[in-house]
Amino acid sequence: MMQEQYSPQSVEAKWQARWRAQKAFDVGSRGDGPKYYVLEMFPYPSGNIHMGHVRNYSIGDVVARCKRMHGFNVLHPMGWDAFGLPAENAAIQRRTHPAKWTYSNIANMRAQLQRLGYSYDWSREIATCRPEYYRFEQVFFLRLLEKGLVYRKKAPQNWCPACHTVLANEQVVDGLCWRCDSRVEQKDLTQWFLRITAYGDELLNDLALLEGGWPDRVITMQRNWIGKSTGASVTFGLEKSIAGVSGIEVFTTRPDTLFGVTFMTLAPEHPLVEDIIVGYDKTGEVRTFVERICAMDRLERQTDTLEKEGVFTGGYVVHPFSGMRVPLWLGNFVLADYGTGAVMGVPAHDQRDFDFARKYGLPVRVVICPEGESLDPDDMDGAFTGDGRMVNSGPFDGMGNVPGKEAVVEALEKAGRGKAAIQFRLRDWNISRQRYWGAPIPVVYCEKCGMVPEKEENLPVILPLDVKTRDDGRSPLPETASFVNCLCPRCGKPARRETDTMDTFVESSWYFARYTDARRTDAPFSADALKYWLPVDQYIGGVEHAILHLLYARFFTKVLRDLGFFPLDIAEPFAHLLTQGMVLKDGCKMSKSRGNAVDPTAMMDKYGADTVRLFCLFAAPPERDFDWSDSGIEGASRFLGRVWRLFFEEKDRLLPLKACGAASADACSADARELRRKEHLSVKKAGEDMARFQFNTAIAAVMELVNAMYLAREKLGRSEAERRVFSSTMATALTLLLPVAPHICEELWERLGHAQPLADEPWPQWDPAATARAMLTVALQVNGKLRGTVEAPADVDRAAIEAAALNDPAVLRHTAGMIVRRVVVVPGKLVNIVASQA
Ligand code: ANZ
Ligand code: ZN
Repeated sequence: MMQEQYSPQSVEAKWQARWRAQKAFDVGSRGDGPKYYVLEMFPYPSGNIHMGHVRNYSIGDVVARCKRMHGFNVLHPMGWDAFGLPAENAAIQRRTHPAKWTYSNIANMRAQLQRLGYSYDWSREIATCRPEYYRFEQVFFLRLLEKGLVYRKKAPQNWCPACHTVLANEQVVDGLCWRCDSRVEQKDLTQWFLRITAYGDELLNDLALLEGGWPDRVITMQRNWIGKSTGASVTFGLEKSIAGVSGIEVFTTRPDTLFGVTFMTLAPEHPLVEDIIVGYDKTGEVRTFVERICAMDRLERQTDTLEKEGVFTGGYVVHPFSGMRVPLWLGNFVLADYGTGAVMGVPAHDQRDFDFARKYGLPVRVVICPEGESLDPDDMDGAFTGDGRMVNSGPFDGMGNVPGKEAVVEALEKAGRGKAAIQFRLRDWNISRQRYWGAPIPVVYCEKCGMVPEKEENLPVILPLDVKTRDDGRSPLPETASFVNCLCPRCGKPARRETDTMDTFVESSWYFARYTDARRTDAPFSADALKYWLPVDQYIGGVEHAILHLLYARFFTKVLRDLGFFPLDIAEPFAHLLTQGMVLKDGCKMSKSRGNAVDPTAMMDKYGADTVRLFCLFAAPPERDFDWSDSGIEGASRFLGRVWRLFFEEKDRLLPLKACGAASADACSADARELRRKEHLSVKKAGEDMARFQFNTAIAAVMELVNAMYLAREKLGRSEAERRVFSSTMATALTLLLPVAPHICEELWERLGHAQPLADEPWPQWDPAATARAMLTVALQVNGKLRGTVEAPADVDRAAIEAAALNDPAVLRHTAGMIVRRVVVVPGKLVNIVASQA
């Protein structure tokens, strides 16, 4: 038979058209097998798929296809995280509308994904910028508002003057906007906040449910981000009450050091500062300090290397136990929005306080000594932060400081001067954005009624598309009369609509659930579909989302449960998480700005999708970064070419068998039996590696199998039995390779004579009997004379066969009293022992 040329483009187009026409990967909420939900983080429709996407989605596709072959009913959806600032900026630059830009990008990227042959259920595709999607987000907003889980608050915010919007803390890098590098300002703004802190404990505790399913480092990052601190709040009385308050409260994690307090430090933003400095002769100095520090970047103020600075306020508080006067200072390192914005200064046991005290000549008072030692404050060149015995602490002297913590808290509670307290680092989530391309927040402002939630039956509040976007990036919504002017849902009088839109992280916090019944219009989800599909069994995406998106999605899962949308028994959205590594070029991250990006489309034009997929999966284990290499992709292409060539060159000995389809190899030569053994071993190896997501070594096992077939074809005969072995091995190689390179495998499978697609085949089973090594008879010689034989596995190693020979009874008899000088091994044939008299 003539050998056909391998043309990936035509093969791939043929199969993709067939999959689309047959809706091959659409899935119902019912199947023969158990369900499996595999999800890759959905892309932002920036314009083109990049190599990082290809890697991410290729990993997901292998998992999806493998699980289908293992009999699971697999949900594998795809959609678009379509709102956001970049679309707006790009649209302004290109003088087009964000909607137009976004939808055309979606069309382009969808075509690219289809060209990569991913097995998505496209009937469930979503785009978060469509009213059919965000209307339900507005429903959630109203329900959250009812429950007090979303609220408005005026607070200092990160403001990018160039982007005209607030930024999340995570979007400020070294004091600069993550997108445009402008210096970020602090601005007092009234914003909408989601009360994620109400779920702080649950978000922290439920991390335990993810152990083993999520990478440890992601769990650790979330734990640190939530940042729960246990300690006490302590009130220090004011000498005379000011502004109606009689004391200042601090939060401390070290109540055991209470007697070591020699000063108190307030954040410059502390609300009592102005009242404290009344009558002080250096108020000007204090105010200058406050102004200077408040203008500083908030994140910069949190860095460890910050030079500690402060100023005395002229005021004093009173120590709750000793009655000592404690001077009140302001410090640049005290954060206004953590704890109470006030810190008790314990220089002997806190390094920051130590530095501060040395700088400003404040006393250092030791209250904890290392076991069996004493500390002299004048000799210390740093704080002692370890555990030890309490000293200079009145009734607590002699106690270990660890039990001392509880004892001090108890005494504080008795005295009415404090109590045990818990503090989270986690802040409520600011979801207000002053930009246009986002989901409108469904409330209105009425002169008479104030803030009024839109009525649920009036949803969606549609983002108007007929607006003129402004060149300066400011949202056009406040000037869009048709949007802003509305009627108050309560009193019916003219009112103004909220013009802030929601942070796009809100959309991505619940999209995974929407896929379970994506076309439903009367409700965001159906209980049955959620119950069947959730949680996502395997989630795959970049580690850059380790905190934000993954934390928000976990939060939404708990909130939607409490609002009655989610089943009660779904605690966590993502049972397993895989964070894939980056695709690098010459050791650097691929990026447009660096100009080192390799375009997936160009690669597909040159090599085809199967090769691109194969290379991305073969280059490294999925969690690791890998370097794009021309020789690597060439190698992948060559391998698929070898598979294709082998098939056509051996076409006339191939029978339409299935994987592991040679029932027995008894009537075969040793070579055929050996090929069959390799076949079953590769099923074992590839299966185990796929299950561990070690796709690279699974692929290597298939490559070895193909090599073995190239060797075997020279040796195997044309008997029915040997043809069966060869054909079965070919079927097995195609089956194992299908999840990675589906087009070529389906094509060859069909040409092998199968009517049903390979994707519908079950994952092959290996037969332990078939993997047993073939036994060979090895001749044993002593000084060239045959003295016996021994049975040994065909691929036994040299040392083992040598040992077996030397311990053979016949050999021992013929070498008695002699010294073995040399052992010659002819693998699989004979062992000759050269021996002579001692
Ligand atoms: C006295 C003390 C003595 C402290 C000592 C520590 C060691 P975490 O673990 O992050 O919760 N603190 C409290 N509020 C602060 C604020 N708004 N800005 C800056 N620092 C603040 O840290 C809690 C500790 O950080 C608290 O315990 C307090 O200092 C300080 F030997 O109180 B500690
Ligand atoms: Zn009204």
